Amino acid sequence: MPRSGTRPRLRLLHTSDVHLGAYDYRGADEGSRAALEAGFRRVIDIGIAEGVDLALIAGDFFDNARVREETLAFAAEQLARLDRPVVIAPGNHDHVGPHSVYDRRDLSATAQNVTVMRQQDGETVAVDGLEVEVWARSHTETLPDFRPFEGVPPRGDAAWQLGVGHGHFIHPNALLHHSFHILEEHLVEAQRDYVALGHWEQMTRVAAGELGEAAYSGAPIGLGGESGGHVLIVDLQEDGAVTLRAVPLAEGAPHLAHDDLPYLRGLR
Ligand SMILES: [Mn+2]
Repeated sequence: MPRSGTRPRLRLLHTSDVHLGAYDYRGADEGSRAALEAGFRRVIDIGIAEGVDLALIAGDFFDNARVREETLAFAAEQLARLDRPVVIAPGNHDHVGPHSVYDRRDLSATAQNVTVMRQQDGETVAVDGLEVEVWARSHTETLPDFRPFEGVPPRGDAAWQLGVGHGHFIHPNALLHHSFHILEEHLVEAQRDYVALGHWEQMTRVAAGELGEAAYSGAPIGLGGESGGHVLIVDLQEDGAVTLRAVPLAEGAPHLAHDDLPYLRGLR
């Protein structure tokens, strides 16, 4: 959503679907658990190495509300290690409301840099010291018809306007067969510079141009056991341009440039 005038450069880290604690149940494979934690440690390493200004976690950070205490402590320690502002929007696995995983431990007690979005009607977080505002709506498990971008308010005053949402982006020609719908018209309404999406395990750009840039970061470590995940580094440029780059978790592997990222077919 390029706008005239000069804006401060800003670099974001966008990740989602980390599913910390997915292997915390009794009898689960310890190796898988270790790999998942190593993956998230690497996500934080990448954020530090890339010198990001802000990190967005677009839902399903935790796999469920019954994760081990050690997992909560691990998450808080890693987020603190990044030492940059982190905004977490909930997903369908880590909703807010009654029995939320986020009510078990105040992450910000360890990681003062963390904000968890909790408002069902949506809220805007202004990040201290940065010309950026982040909007998201949260939800509870009792709202199957939840639409993450329904009722998105107009852009605010800060130079950069971001959105975060967890759900299915619905191709304009698709049948509506999932829940947590994110419609193209929602992105038109949002008019955000960047919309960070979560829920899909595959990194995918779903919108560009007049719709503003919107993408799924994909999971850093897929729960299907596949490795080779990425995080997205998002550069917000002075002229309003938004450029994505996928950084692989595998050290030394090539980065994927903006134009080489998977893009949902048939979109404008
Ligand atoms: Mn999900």
